[in-house]
Amino acid sequence: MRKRMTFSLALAATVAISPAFAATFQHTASDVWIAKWFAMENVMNNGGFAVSGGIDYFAEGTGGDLTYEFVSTTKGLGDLSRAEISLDDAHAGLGMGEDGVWDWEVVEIDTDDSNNMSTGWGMVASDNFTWHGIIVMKAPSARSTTMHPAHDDYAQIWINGELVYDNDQWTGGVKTVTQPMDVDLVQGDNVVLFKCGESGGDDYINLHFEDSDSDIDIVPTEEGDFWIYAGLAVEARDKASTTWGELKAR
Ligand SMILES: [Ca+2]
Ligand SMILES: [Ca+2]
Ligand SMILES: [Ca+2]
Repeated sequence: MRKRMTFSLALAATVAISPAFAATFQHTASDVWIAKWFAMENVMNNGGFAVSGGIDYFAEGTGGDLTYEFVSTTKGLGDLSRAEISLDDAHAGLGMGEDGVWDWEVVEIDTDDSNNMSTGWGMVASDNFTWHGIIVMKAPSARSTTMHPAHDDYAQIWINGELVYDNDQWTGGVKTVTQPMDVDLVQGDNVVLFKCGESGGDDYINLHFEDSDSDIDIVPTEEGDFWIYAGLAVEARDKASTTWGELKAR
């Protein structure tokens, strides 16, 4: 009896000490680019960036259930967690979509590598493919700020259901930004979807915000977790944004 009680107390202590919500979030600033993205396996044989830019691969792969606009909302992100994106076999190759389903994983891009859309997935530097990645920015307060994207070639970015950036001209360098864009962020979760279509030559994406945005927690975490933190936010989406702070503080 005594032995069992000791064991129980020890177990309780272990549970109490274990940080159930231990996470190191990513952050951004004027010189801090976001390296970890929740990304979909690349869509190969895209017909070039001009063609690819006009195609919603989420709609194509789900029979219209998902769209870029919808997935870039907290509700749409929840639906993405239960969906499969199945594209035509013609878009498979180099390990991408080989089983007919384009899976999502946390990938780390090298923010100094001008072929990071390829290399982030362990692909040899390639042509004619399209990259998709998502981050969730947990903002302690609503704000207007400036987003700084670099890309090669055609970048489109949605935030909270709205296309906020549409630029088919590559920026000329993996850390070169030609069109800084003013955007609004809400208090709580902001879903950012970055799509980039590559034709030839370099293939890269990159993104940072401002020094004044360094208070924003960004998912995926440094540990490479996405759904556990994005999912909490989705469940709590109708509640006050303090819910996230309370969960995080536990
Ligand atoms: Ca797959
Ligand atoms: Ca290329
Ligand atoms: Ca290119």
